[in-house]
Amino acid sequence: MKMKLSFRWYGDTDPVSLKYISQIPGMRSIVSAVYDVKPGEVWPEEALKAMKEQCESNGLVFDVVESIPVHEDIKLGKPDADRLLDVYCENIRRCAKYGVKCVTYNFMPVFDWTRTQLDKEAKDGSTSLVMYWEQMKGLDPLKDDIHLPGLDSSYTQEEVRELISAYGEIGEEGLWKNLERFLKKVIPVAEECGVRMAIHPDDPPYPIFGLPRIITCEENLDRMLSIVDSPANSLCLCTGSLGCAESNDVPKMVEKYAKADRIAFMHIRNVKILEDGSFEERAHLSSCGSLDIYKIVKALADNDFDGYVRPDHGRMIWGETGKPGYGLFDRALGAAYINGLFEACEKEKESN
Ligand code: DNO
Repeated sequence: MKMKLSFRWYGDTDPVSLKYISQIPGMRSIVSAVYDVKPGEVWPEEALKAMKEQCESNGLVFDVVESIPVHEDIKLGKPDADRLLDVYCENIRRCAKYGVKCVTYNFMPVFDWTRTQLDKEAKDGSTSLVMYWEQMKGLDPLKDDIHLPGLDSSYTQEEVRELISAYGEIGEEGLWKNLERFLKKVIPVAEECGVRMAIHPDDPPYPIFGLPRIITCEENLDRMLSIVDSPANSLCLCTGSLGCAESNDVPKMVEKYAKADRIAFMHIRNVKILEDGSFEERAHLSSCGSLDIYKIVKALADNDFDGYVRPDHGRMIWGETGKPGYGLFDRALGAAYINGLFEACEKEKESN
């Protein structure tokens, strides 16, 4: 198969072992990061080297990083942004030195992904991550203490409030300006060292707590990609994130950006959008959620996609415990399903 199948692994503290990951049919690449260094600091080379060697000794390749986090001061355009951008570029160079070809990041203010519950039980007894408006209602981030799971827990509540006010002041256009500055600095470095930068869409792709969100829809993805027109400035197209907004036609977006060779990395998962716009993460199978995963894979195969693909968030099934969304079993089922779809779509294409 042309696409490169990958799996996220959180390093030595991850309850899922590299050995088990390597037993998933077709598994090739490990997606990881140096997770114990704060945003804005340089990653120790020894950590990258150790990760590379550990993966190799399990027959896997460590060539995708998720994520090098972007410091809030870069997103806010604070005075130390220039210094932090230099650190960012140094981290890209270091990753490249140890074989990394794709670096994922996001430009979401304050919160990475937003969910209200991480272990919502379905009828079959499996659990998954959900975002219910009902559970968000009434939360005022400027008054209440917010303890949502996608929030970096190293922030105090006071710091969260300050950050939210600061983003309120710069607004969407301010965030675009700072993204532009980021891309113009970082993409040439990525080009130089053979790395594709892959921006992750905002999850979910609409404003939460009034914070500006810009990586949300086709129009904005076009705008982002046109800031630096280079394959090094690409997308991590996360079907489940973009797919939480009914207005996003995900298969169409995949088709368009795969054709233009602007997808470096695919996160494939399904979501079910509920009547009030809330959503539940579901099993990968098309019939389990709102997204047609077959159409998405077909769009990739039809365009000879040879980038990285990972089965994104799985449910917790078969009694497994661990990091919500990142257990072994359901993500392995997702991988098998994705393999099947790719094999069928690629062979169908060849025979035509
Ligand atoms: C959630 C992930 C995100 C993603 C970052 C990329 O499970 O998809 O946390 O890694 O947004 O920077």
